This record gives sequence, structure tokens and C-alpha cells, in this order.
Amino acid sequence: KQTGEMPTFDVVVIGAGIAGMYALIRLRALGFSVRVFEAGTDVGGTWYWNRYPGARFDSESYSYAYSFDADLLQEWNWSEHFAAQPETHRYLRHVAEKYDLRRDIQFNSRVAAAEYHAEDRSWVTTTEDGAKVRSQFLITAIGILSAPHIPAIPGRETFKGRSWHTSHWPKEAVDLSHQRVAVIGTGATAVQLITEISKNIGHLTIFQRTANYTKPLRNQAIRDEEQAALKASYPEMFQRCKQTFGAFLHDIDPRSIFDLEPEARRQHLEQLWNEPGFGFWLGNFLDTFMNREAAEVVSEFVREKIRQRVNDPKVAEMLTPRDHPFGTKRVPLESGYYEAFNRPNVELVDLKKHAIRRITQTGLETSEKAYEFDVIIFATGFDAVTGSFARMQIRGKDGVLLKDKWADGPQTLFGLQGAGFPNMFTIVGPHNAAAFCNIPRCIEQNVEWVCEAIAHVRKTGHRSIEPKTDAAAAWTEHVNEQVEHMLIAQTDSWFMGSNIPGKKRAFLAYFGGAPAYRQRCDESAAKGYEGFDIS
Ligand code: NA7
Repeated sequence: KQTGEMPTFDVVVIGAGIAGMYALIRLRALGFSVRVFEAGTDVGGTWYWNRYPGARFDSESYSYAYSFDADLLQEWNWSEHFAAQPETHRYLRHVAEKYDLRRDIQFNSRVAAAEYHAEDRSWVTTTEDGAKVRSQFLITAIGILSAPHIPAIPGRETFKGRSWHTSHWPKEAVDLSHQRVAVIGTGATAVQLITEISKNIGHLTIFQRTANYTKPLRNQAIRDEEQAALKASYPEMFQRCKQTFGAFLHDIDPRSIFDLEPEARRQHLEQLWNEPGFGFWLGNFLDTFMNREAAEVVSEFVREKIRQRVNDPKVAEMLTPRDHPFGTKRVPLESGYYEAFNRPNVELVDLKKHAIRRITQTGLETSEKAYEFDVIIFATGFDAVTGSFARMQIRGKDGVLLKDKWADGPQTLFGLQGAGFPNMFTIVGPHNAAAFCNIPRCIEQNVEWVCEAIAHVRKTGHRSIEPKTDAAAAWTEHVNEQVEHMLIAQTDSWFMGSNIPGKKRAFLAYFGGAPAYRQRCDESAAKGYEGFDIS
């Protein structure tokens, strides 16, 4: 449809990752006209951008796939229990083809701005090339880790070698086999990356600010006989994911770690340690998330494991985390990370001892010495959850900028809508269960809820929906209350927004668990969208 010169749709979706793709599928099925804008050249979102060597699932592949289409589940064979990025991207491309999604997606189109027009209760979305479209509803499907963070180190622009952030890995093959390479950061991304590139590299220097607790991934190929059993188990598996705290196959153990005698405790931790995936973190005792003494037992267990794997005691000590309790930052899963530090051409620098001073034409200087590099890789994470919103000019009622509204921390109802931003929905937005979630499970729930809400507004002859101010305030308070007693709130991380200099420290996720979250969303819908103004 055309309004003057401006193309008009029922719904504009920003982002063609897992969330945007599913939103498109659902909205089409409900009969809405949709335009999706995607900054990249292909579908896939996180799995399109993060193509660095070693990028791979930490969720079991089969538990991560879309669950809404039984045929799709049966026709797709995952090759490994924790698939690597190229396979996941291939899977998402397959879904795009199966549902012929590309015809409604405009690629190479980063959204610069979106503005609410109260007079006709519509949104006008502007892409970076200046093109505008109008829609009644706007759905952001921009992910939680999609605004790369590169620290403002002086001199960065003077570096004569090559340099990039892990989420912008060059598309052409990169040969590091004779290069002097720096990696800055030791988070989940760096742990995967370092393990992989250290296998064939000239010289690798890793700049670590905070040592991390990690856990062996224990990945394996899926055998043919397993494949059939997995496929047969899908209904029960997704049912289980609906019941667990983070929608993973693992669930938090409600007991206290001190319910077990030391020997039994040790055996239990060993057993969790030997399991594949996130069980050691998200299947651990509840009090390890809340109680320092409980967390210390687990922290010490992991420290011991690290020491056993690193040959040089000095390096082992540097890699041993002490600044925060286990599990309060996202736990990276690894497949040979520590062995990388036993290689003669891999060096670890402790930035807590010698901070980075500046980047030079030929490398990097710390307070101790100068290093020369051909390549500097920033594995320095993301301005999480709210960062991607802040990079767009989103204006709601009365021209209020979303970035300003959320300057002291986000205010939303269920992480799905902000007060003052009618008809705009935020899939996996701030204060949503998604950040601790096996994310496609939470994405499916979010998308289904939002699409139903939009259909409801239409069906009942209304034009707009937005959270009541007091309902959004109450949700924000509930979110903060939930996390107050958790150790996570006392550690600096992207969950708390405290990985970004100058960003207001505020919890960005929801720690009440995915089942409780879903229940709250469903109850609201059942009561005619309680907490929302529909007009
Ligand atoms: P993370 O987990 O935020 O890790 C970023 C890393 O970069 C971390 O080690 C940071 O150290 C380090 N960092 C950040 N800024 C600096 C500066 N200025 N100097 C030195 N080091 C710095 O991001 P990832 O990409 O690894 O993982 C993000 C998510 O992707 C992860 O949670 C998974 O869900 C997938 P710090 O710990 O802050 O001292």
C-alpha cells in the first residue's frame, strides 16, 4: 500500500535473526503485511555476524532449533551436540528458504531512526540511506548482544596493521599462521576464538583484564542412531525446556550445596563437571547463585581444575579467577582453552598489573612495555540489550527519545513494551527472561505473545497498545527485586550494563526464570492484556 510516496505496512520488523525471521513467519500467518529491515546481507543475526573461528553453540543444538514446525525438526540433522556457527547459519538459511522469507526482507538496510506519529498512531522507520516506511506496529528483533563494544583506547586509529571486533570477522579467509596477533578480552567469545586460532598462528598475545571461570563443553558428533532418538524425543524435550529456569535442558538444583557432606558434594560437582553443556552453571545448587560461601565452594572447585591444566604456575595463577564468584558472569564453555596457554607461541598479559596505555602504529603499549602486532582483535564484548536501541533514534510519544527515557535504566512491561512507545514491541528487550534463556525458546514465546497481542488489537477494532506507566514501573521494580539478592547483581558484567564505561549500572535481564516470566505474560493476555492500555 502507498501513502503518498511512503510505502506502508502493517508491521515493520527490525532485524532478520532468529527473532525477526520467526516474527515474519507468524505475522504472515496472521495475515499482516510485513517489511523486515536487516543491516547484514543475509539472515541469521548473531549467527550471521559472529563468524569468528571457534564460534559455536553452548546450548545443545537440538534444544536451540526452532520448535514451532515439526517437519522442520524432522528434516534437519544437526551434526554435533553443540554445532559450530557455519552449520547454524546454514540452518537459518534453510528456514529462510523453506518459508520464502527473503521476499519480505530488505537486506543491507540498517535502521537509523523510528518515530511515532500520534495523529495516526503509526511509526515511520528510516533506514540509513534515508528511505522511509510507515507501519502501524514496530517490532524490534535486534538481539541482546548486537552492538559491538570497542574500548576507546587512545591511538586506535593510528594502527597500521589490521584490526576488527570479533563480531565483524572479515568475510574472506584470514591466514594468521605467520602473523603476530593480539586478542583483547577473555569472555565467552575470546575463549572460543583463542582455542581455535592458537592452533595455527605465528604468535598470539592475549590481554586479560579479568580471569574467567569456564567449563568444558564436551562436544561430540551426533551418531546416526542418536539422531533418530533425538528426533523422536522432540516433544518431551521442548516440554522440558518450558519447565526449566533458563529453558535449557539443565535446571537449577533447588537444594543447598551444604545439604551434602563434603565428599558427596565433591562427587556431585565432579558429575556435573563431566556432563556436556551448561549443567555445571545452570544446573548447580540454587544457593550458589545467592550465597557467597556456597558460590566459593564451586569457585574453588573450578580454580583447581584450571590449575591442573596449565603448565606454567605463573600463567595458571593469572588464569585463576578471584575477583568475582563463579557463575556471576556468563560462564564460557571451552574445548581446549587452557591448553592454548601451554603453547610456546602463546603469551598472556595481565592488564590488572599493567594496563593498556595506547595503541601505536605498530602495536600496543601497556604500562610495562611495547608490543608489535600485525593484527589486533577486539573480543571486548557488546553494549548489551539496550545498546542497540541507543544506536537508533527511536522517538515515542511527544518526541521522547528512547535512549533518554532509559538513561537511568530501562522501564518496560515484560521487556516487551516501554511506556510512552505505543505499538512498538521489543522481542528479547530489556527486563525480559531472554538474557538467561536458551534464547530461541524465549524468542518463540516473545514472538507468539506479541503477534497475538497485535492480532488482538486489530480484532477488537483498536488502534494502539502501550503499557500503563504504573504497570511498567511495577514490572521494573519486580525485576530489580528478583535480582537484588543474587550475587550476579554484585559483579560487573554485561548483565548489569557495567561492562561499558559511562553506562548506568542497571540489571538488563530478568532473573525470575522463564516459566514464571511466561506465566506473567500469559496471565496478562488472559485478562485482556492487563497492564496495557488498548485504545
Ligand atoms: P564479554 O563476555 O562481555 O567479554 C568481553 C571481554 O572483554 C571481557 O574479558 C572484558 O574484560 C574484556 N574487555 C572489555 N573492555 C575491555 C577493555 N577496555 N580493556 C581490556 N579488556 C576489556 O563479551 P563476549 O563477546 O566474550 O561474550 C558476550 C556474550 O556472547 C556471552 O555472554 C555469550 O552469551 C555470547 P572484563 O571481564 O570486563 O574485565
